[in-house]
Amino acid sequence: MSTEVMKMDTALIYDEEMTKYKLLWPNPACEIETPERLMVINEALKKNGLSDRCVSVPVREATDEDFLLVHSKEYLEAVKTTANMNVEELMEFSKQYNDVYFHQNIYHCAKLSAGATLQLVDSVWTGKVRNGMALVRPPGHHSMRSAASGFCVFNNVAIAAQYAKQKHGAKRVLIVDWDVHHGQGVQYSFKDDPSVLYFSWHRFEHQKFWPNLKESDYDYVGEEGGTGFNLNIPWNKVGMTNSDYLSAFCHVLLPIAYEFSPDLVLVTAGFDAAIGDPEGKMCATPDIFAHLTHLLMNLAGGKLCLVLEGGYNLTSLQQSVCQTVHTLLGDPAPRPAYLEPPCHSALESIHCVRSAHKPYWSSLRHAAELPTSISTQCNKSEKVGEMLEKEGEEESVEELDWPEPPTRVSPPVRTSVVLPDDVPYPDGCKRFKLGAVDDGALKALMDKMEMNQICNGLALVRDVSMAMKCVVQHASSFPNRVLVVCVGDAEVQDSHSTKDGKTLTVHFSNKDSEELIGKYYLPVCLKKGWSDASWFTQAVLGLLLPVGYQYDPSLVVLARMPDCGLCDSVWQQLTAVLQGLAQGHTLVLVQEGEKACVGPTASTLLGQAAPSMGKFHAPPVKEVEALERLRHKLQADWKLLRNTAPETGGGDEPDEEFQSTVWFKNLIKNTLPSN
Ligand code: Q9C
Ligand code: ZN
Repeated sequence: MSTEVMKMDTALIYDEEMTKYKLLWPNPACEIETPERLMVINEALKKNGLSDRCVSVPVREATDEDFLLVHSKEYLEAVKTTANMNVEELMEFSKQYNDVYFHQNIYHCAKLSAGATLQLVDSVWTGKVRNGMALVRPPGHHSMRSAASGFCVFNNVAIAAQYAKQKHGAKRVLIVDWDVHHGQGVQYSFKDDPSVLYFSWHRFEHQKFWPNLKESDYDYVGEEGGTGFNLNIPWNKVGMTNSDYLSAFCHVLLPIAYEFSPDLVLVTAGFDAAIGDPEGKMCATPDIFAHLTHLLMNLAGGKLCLVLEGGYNLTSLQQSVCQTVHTLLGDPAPRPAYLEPPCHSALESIHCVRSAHKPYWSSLRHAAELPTSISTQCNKSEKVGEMLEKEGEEESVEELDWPEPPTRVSPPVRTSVVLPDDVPYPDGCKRFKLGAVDDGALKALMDKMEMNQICNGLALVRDVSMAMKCVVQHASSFPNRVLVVCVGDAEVQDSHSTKDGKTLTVHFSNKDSEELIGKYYLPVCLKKGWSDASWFTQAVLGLLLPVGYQYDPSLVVLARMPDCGLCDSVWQQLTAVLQGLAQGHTLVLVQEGEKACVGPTASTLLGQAAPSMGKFHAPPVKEVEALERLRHKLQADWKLLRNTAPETGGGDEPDEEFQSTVWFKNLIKNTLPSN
C-alpha cells in the first residue's frame, strides 16, 4: 500500500514596499525599528537559497472589513488620516500612543502587513501550501482595538485568527507568541474566547519591563468563557537560554497545545528573544528557532503560519529567520547546542504558570502546587518599586558575539527503507538495497546515516529485539551517543544499560521495572489502556523529549515491539518529535508482522505532519504518579526534566550563578564546552 504524499510547499510572503517607511524624528525608544530589518532578512534568505525553495505568494491590501474584525471604526479612520500628514502632524499623532511612530506611508504598509498575513492563512488553510512565513512591517501584536503600541499599528495575527474562524470556519486557533515582548493586544482580543489559545513568554522582570502590565504575569489566565485559554510565562531575569525555552515548550506550551488540539497554528514570530537583541537581552542562540518551529509542525496537521514581529539585532534576526525557514521546508534541525540546566528563575516561572493552569488542563492535573515562598515573595509584582530603583547597571549584550549557526545540509536521501523484497516500498522512500534484511543491511544503513548520506531509515525486521541488539552493538563503534527508544515489552539487554553513557535507553513498557532505573536506562510506563494522547504529553513531551534534548544523541533508534499498543497517530507523533534530535537521524525498527505501520511511519520520516491524536483522556492517576516518581529520581541527572525550581537551601548547586557568569563568559569568548 502506498502512502499519499501531501503537498510539502512552504509559502514566503514579502514585498519590498514594506521597507518604505521609517522614523522621521529623533526618538530613542523607536530607533531600533528600521527598514533594514526586512532588507537583511530578505538578503539572507536569498543568499542561503531559501527564497527560491519557497512558494512566493503575493501580498494584498487588507480591507476595512478585515481591520474591523479586531479594531474600532474610529481608530481605523484615524490611522487613515496619517497618509496625508506632514512630519509635525505625524509626530503629534504618534504622541497619543506608547512607543510607536507614524509615517505618511505606514498606513499603506500596515494594509500590506495585515494583508500578507491573511494571504498566508488562505494559502495554508486551503492546502495550497503546507506552511509558511510572512515577512512584514509594521509588526502587530502590541496593537489594540483602538490604539497603536510598540511599533504596531494593526494586530496582524489577531486579525488573522478572527479571519480564520469567520472565513474558513477554524474551530480552534493556537497563537504562539515567542517574541520577547508580551503581545498584550492579542491577549486583550481573545481574553474571553476559548476558541483561541494564546501563549506568550516575555521579558517581565516583575513588571519592570515594558509594557509593565500586571496582566502579563503568570496568574492572568483569561476571563469568563476564555478562562484557562491565556498562557503567560513571565521571564523575570534576562539571559534566558536555549534550555529555558525548551523547558517552557516541553513542560508548558506543548502539553496544553496538544490537549487543545488546534486546527490552525499562528506564530507571532518575533526574534528579539534571541541572543544579541538589545531589547530582549536573552541568550538563546538562533538555532533554537529550528527546534521551536519543528516542535510546532505536528500540531494542526502541520498548518503553521509564522508572521514576523520584533527582532532588532540584524545578525541574530537574519540567522534566526533562516533557521526557521529551513525547518519549515523540512530540513533536519541542527543538533541543539549548549544545553545547560534551565535557570532557577525560569523554573520558578514555569512552576508558577503550570500551577496557575492546573485547574484547566488535564495534562497539568499532577503539576506541583506553589510553595508559599514563591507566590508571596519571589515571583509577584509587589517588588516593582524596589526593582526599579536598582536599574542602570546592566551589562551590555549588544556587543556579544556568538558562533554562526552551522550550514544546514540535507542528506541526498531523506528516507531509506529496508524491507523484504515482497513488501512494496512507500512513495518517496528509497529502497536501501535488495537482498535479505539482515544485520549487514542495518549496519550499512547506519553507516550511511553517520556519514550524512541518508537522513533516516525504516527497517522491517524478523525480530526487533535482535535487530536492536545488533544496532546498539554496531553503534558502540561510533564516536557518538545513541538514544534507543524502545516501545513495548522486550527483554532488557545488558548492552543497553551501558554505564559509559554511549547509549541511553528509554524503554516504554507494561512492566514495573523501577528497580532497574539508572542514569542511562529509563523504564517508563506504557500500560495497555494508557497509550493515547495523554500518555504522549506526559511520557513523551514531559520525559523523553527533555532527556533526549539534554543527551543530544547523534543517532536515534526507535524500536517498535509487536503489539506495542500505540495507535498510528500517537506512534507518528512520537516518530515526528524524535526527528528534532540527532539532525533527524532516526532509524526505526519494526517487526515483520506489523506491515500496516510501514506506510504511516515512512510518511512521518519523510517529514509529513503527523495526524492529530484525537480525543484526550485524563491520565490515570497511578501511572502518572509512577511517572512523577521517575522524574524525581532522574531530575538530578537530567535537569531538563525539572518543571519546578529547586527549593533554595536544600543543598542544590547554584545553577543560576553558573549560567549568568561562567556560561555567559564562555559564550563571549566563543569557547563553549562541546559535549
Ligand atoms: N528601549 C515589538 O517587538 N519599547 N515591539 C521600546 C526601547 C517598545 C517592541 C523601548 C518595544 C516594542 C514588535
Ligand atoms: Zn518584541
